[in-house]
Amino acid sequence: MLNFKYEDFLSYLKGKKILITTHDLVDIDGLASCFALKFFLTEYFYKPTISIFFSELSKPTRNYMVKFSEKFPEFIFTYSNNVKLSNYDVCLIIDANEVNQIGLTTKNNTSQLSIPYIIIDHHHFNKDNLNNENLGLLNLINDNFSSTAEIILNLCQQYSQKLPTPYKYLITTAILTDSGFFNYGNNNTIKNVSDLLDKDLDIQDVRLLLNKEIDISERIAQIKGLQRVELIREGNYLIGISNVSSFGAKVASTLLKIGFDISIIHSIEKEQKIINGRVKKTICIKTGLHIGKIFEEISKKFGGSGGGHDGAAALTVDMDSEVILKKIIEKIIEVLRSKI
Ligand SMILES: [Mn+2]
Repeated sequence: MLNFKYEDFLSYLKGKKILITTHDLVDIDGLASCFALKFFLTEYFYKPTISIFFSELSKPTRNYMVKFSEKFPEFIFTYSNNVKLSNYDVCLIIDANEVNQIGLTTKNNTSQLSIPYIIIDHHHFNKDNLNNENLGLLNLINDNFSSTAEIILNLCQQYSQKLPTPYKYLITTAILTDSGFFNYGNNNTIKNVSDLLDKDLDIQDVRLLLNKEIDISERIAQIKGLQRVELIREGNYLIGISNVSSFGAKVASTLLKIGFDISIIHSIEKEQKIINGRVKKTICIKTGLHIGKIFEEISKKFGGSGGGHDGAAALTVDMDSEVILKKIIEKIIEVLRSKI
């Protein structure tokens, strides 16, 4: 657990000018975790200097913020999309574990910040990513949590910090979205949500905040993704491969819902070649298949960046997707065969 690390983390931050940020295309977990952490630190320290930096927000996050602000008009999401790093002593990187996942680095140098940073995250962390700027001993990383928001919740609970209702809503929605409404969660995921529920927090209200009408472009991507899918059967396992021009992650999840065990979708988003992979949780447990590790390995070999969880991961590559896809499928089949 992380409990024993909190004290060192907080004593390091005392008196420092703090910048909090998260990965590009901020999702709800990143959003909730940044604001909840800022709230905690503001309560914990005497008049601290803390800013939040976001590069770009994802569309679901923006939709969510609109609904959230209707419900809590007094809650203001204050953040900046242009900061000067030299104004801060330390950067807290939330819900991401590599500097190049955040929008703070310069074009010429995507692997370095110019100030020390601490990672607070729930994704698998590769120790090779440690560098001089990362205050590695202070990182709060645990991939047993289904969301980063739960790490912040845990921190608040350790220091008996009560959360006002809007923050409870933020954290609950982050847990629900990151755990796929408990599909990827464990006992603690449910316990954490249960801790947050009270007379002011109605779970159906939380669900309403996350309700969304699906955009026509997304529906077209889903349909095209299904039309183009290629089926590979390996023993009793079904692998689906397809391509779309956007919404690759969503199409990858859809393939699992309709019966594939593993899905690999390649797409070109924001002029980048992206491969999204999903594996059914039961298959991960049964076979030990960890798509995040496979993507990480491939990205090391062929350049690019990639990684994630056992059942959900993404890979950004520069080279021909066909070659990479072939490698990925080979690796997957290798793991599946070793367990047959
Ligand atoms: Mn997350």
